[in-house]
Amino acid sequence: MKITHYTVTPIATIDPPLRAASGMHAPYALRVILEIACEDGLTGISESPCPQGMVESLNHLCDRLLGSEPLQLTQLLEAAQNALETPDEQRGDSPWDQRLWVHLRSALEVACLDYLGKRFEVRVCDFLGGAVRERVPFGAYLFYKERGAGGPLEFDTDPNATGWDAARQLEAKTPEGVVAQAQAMIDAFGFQSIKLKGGVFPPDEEAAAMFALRDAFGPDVPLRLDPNAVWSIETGIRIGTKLDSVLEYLEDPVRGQEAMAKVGKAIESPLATNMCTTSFDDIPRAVALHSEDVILTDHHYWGGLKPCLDLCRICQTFGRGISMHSNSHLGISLAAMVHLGACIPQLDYDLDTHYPWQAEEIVAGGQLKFENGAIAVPDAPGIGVAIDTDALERLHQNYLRCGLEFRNDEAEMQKIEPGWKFEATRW
Ligand code: GKR
Ligand code: MG
Repeated sequence: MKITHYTVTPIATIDPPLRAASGMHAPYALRVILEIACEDGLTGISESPCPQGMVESLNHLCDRLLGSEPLQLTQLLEAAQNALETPDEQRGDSPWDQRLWVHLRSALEVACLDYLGKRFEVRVCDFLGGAVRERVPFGAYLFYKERGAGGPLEFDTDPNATGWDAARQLEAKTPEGVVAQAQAMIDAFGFQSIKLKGGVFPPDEEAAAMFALRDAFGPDVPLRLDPNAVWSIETGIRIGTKLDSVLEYLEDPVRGQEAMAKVGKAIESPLATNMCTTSFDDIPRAVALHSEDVILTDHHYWGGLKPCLDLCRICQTFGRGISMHSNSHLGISLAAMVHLGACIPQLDYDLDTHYPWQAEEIVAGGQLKFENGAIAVPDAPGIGVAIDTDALERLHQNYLRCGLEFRNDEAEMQKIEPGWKFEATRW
């Protein structure tokens, strides 16, 4: 069955003013939704990050893939790579990967697998080798944040909000604020592990927040800290050593594989990365240097679900653990993450997700539900979620109205702190 139609829809979804080494999240996070349709009338969908050039490139590739057969996925993706106009770029210094091809490949692969799942009436996880678990565990992903919930001004704070919706509006800049945020998130979603996005405040303050989390939740709740590589090697070793007794892993304390290897040798906690080993080309040096102990996979950044399973196999071979990275996202991405998480044999860690921070949804039936921090693998064919077309249109209108063209955390930060500059090594 050949692809006969496609639709590429950029959307903007309300995002709170979360802080990171890169600055601050804008009031909206940008995503792009791909829908393909084939001769049999069935469709396939995917959701991706929406960096500069993504919408144009996805349209360009899809145009050239009309008439292709999703069952011949390897051929289809090779044709897409050959039709790519701009060569692959570097991942860049920001916490998220800047390369376009991996996003494009992932968007096409997931949409094709979703379609094929519907065509053959199987779940995507079954195409990938079968689920080894039916519930996929996620962790509480905490952020230092400014007051407010993001979006248009009238949405910024809702005095009638309760529970996590109320907590999501609060400022969090101290160890007490971080513990309160963790408690509200855990009460609402049942998460059983915690990650704090660091690289925002002086490292000793962030270490104090980790000790406060340990005091509040006890030694059975695994803790992680991720300063997105803005520490020096000296700081990485000093703070890493200080936190050795409380961390499940330390994520990207420093920039680059050599620096990570030096910190890793000097501290006891395992090191994890979504910044220094981010492509298959990085693997040989990662192994030679031992730059990390855990790699955070992410289908949006590794070119799709199948490449992530290839990465898992490589990690098994070289004795590395596997976890999962996240950016602001909605339910189509989450469903795909759940299918992937269901298929990873050696899932030693709860997965990252920004999902609790999102207030809007475009999947039919509304937001996917966590139970004890986990999401059940959807049992409908394909990735198991469908688009709510009214909601998609609403978020597309958000996109047209909000005027954002790409993620620029530095510019957002300058709105509250004029002159603020991103520094690749801040402390
Ligand atoms: O959302 O600000 C953020 C994060 O910093 C994100 O962009 C990172 O890519 O969560 C990510 C990470 O683990 O580095
Ligand atoms: Mg990270």
